Order: sequence, then C-alpha cells, then structure tokens
Amino acid sequence: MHELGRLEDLPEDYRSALTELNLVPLWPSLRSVLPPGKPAVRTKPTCWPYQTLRPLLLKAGELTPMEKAERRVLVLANPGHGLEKMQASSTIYLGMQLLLPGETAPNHRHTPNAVRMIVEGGGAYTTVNGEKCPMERGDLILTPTGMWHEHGHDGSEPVVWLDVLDLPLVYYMEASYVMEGGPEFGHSDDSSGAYRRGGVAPSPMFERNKSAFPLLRYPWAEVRAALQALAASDAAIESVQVSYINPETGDDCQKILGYSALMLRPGERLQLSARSSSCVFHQIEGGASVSVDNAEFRLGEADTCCIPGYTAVVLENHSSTEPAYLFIADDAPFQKKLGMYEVRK
Ligand code: GTQ
Repeated sequence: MHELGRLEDLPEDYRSALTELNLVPLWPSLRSVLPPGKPAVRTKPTCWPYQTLRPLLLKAGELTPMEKAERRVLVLANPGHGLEKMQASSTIYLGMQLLLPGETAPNHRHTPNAVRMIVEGGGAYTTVNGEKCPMERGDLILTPTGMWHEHGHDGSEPVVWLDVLDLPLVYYMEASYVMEGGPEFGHSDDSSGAYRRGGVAPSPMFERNKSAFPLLRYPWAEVRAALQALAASDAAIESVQVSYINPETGDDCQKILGYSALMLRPGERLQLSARSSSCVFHQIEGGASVSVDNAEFRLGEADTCCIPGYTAVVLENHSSTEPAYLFIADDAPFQKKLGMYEVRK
C-alpha cells in the first residue's frame, strides 16, 4: 500500500482555507478510517472479577440512596474506549445493579434495549409492561425498547444483576432517551409459563401471539435443563450452546444484541473462530478460562469479561468433574442485519 500524503505536507494557508469552509482532505486520514484487512478496534479484552467489584457496589448502597441514583449501577467500562464513555464495546453497555431489600427503582422506558442477567439474591423482581418477572440467579429478563420497567425487592438480602444494553449504539445514533411514569397495567401475563415447553407455543382460539417480544423471562432452571438435555442427546455435538430466541419466530430475542448460554463439559476446550462481533462472557456456574492472543481471564462464578470483534477465543473448563456454564452477549444480530457479520476461519 502506498504511503499517503500527510496534513503537514499541505501549505498552511490551504489548510486554513479548507477549515474555514468546513472541508477536510480525506487522504491524510484514509488509512485510519479504512485500515487494510482488519478494523482498528478500541475495545480491549477486559475482565471484571465479581469479588472485587461486589464490595464497591455494596458500598454504593451505603453512600447513595435510591432517590439519588434511580438506578444504582456500577458500569463495567472498557478502558480502550475511555471509562467516561461507559461502554464495554462499541455497541455493548454492561452495568452491575444493586437493589437492597425494600427498595424500588421507578418505572421508566427508553429507546435502548436492555436485558438483566441475575447474579445474586432472591425476592426481587422486574415488572415489564405489567408482567412481574421474579429474579433468580441465572435468569434472563428482557426489557426491550419502549417497554415500561421498574424494579422492586421483597426479599431480605441485597440483589445484584448484570444489565446488558445496546446503549452505546443507540446513543451514537442520537436516538437514546428515557420517559418516566407509565400507565397502569391491569392483567399480568406469565410469559415464561406460557412458553415453558419447546416445540409448542400458545394458540388460544387458534391465534398466535404477534407481539415482538412474547417471552420476557428465561428462567435459568429451564435454560440449564435445555443445555443438559442437548449434551445428553448428542455426545458428539461441537458445542453445547443455546440461543435466547423469540419462541414465536425463532429469531434472536432482541434485534441488536444476541444472547446465548453455553455449557463447557468437564475438561472441554473450545476454539471459537474470530467473528466480527464483539462479545461478553459471564460465568453463571463453575469456572472457565477465556483466552485471546494477548490476554487470558480465569472466570469464576459471576465474573464478566468482554472481547473485541475479529478475535479468536479459546474457552476451557479446567474442572474434570463439573460442567461450566457461560452466558454470552454479542452484537451479531445487528451486524447480520447490516450484512457485515463475518466468521474468519
Ligand atoms: O435498570 O432500567 O444499567 O435504564 C442503565 C440504564 C439499567 C434500568 C442500567 C437503565 C437501567
């Protein structure tokens, strides 16, 4: 590739004339916006061990009352983007949220899509457009774009969950905003009860559910059982992995970020090809290592890490007796919609 002309090569008065007219020469910056072969990624492989952040999150519970926080969250920020950007990758936002017994986080809705992966505690719930979704360890609860949601806690221990949002992307689009309040919802569905069994879907009076988000809560007990059944049904399967889907359409459960759960069998080592999507691994049960070229993270329970796109990953379960369960979030659905998703073998 040719070396291109630099800004300094241009006469000062020419550069000022351009600036005056809001004009910029492309060639000095062409290689940085279109680098050869592979994009420049700011996202750095980064790990947030739960045991190190937990005391600081609980301390936030003492320092900042709910009225002063609305959402009491410590953001898992990627240093490659600058911590003030509050993003784990170019598209993914991660936050650890704390709710103490008796507290509530007020009803609101916003344009970014959110999900919650419950990390610890019991007795809390999120109410999404009137559907009360109990929060138990490992459950995934959707709060999709535009749906009202509030959090409450009737239990006796602090509750912590991992928020995953497409906020960086929506903010970049200049489309991020929130509305407070919300209407009264009367009848409350139980979507995770309605879609309990794979292969069948509710069809009252021969009618199927046409809502964009028919299922809002994916209980960990069901997902774990699905992984175990999958492992048992096919011992030769390449990876024991399930996607969180819209059960009416089979599509990803949200439009921008995708979610899956993976079981590493005892002693299993899994090589994941480099994919264009950035991703997040959160350890639900057991332990696993997540290795890339220049980093290795040993995840224990509730630890979270993020990995940039275009990066091959090796996952390994170092236990010879216990399975390891990982929750994975990535921006593959978004990239697929744009026609930019790649897997590099
Ligand atoms: O719980 O609604 O981590 O609105 C960031 C923004 C959580 C929430 C976050 C939010 C929420």
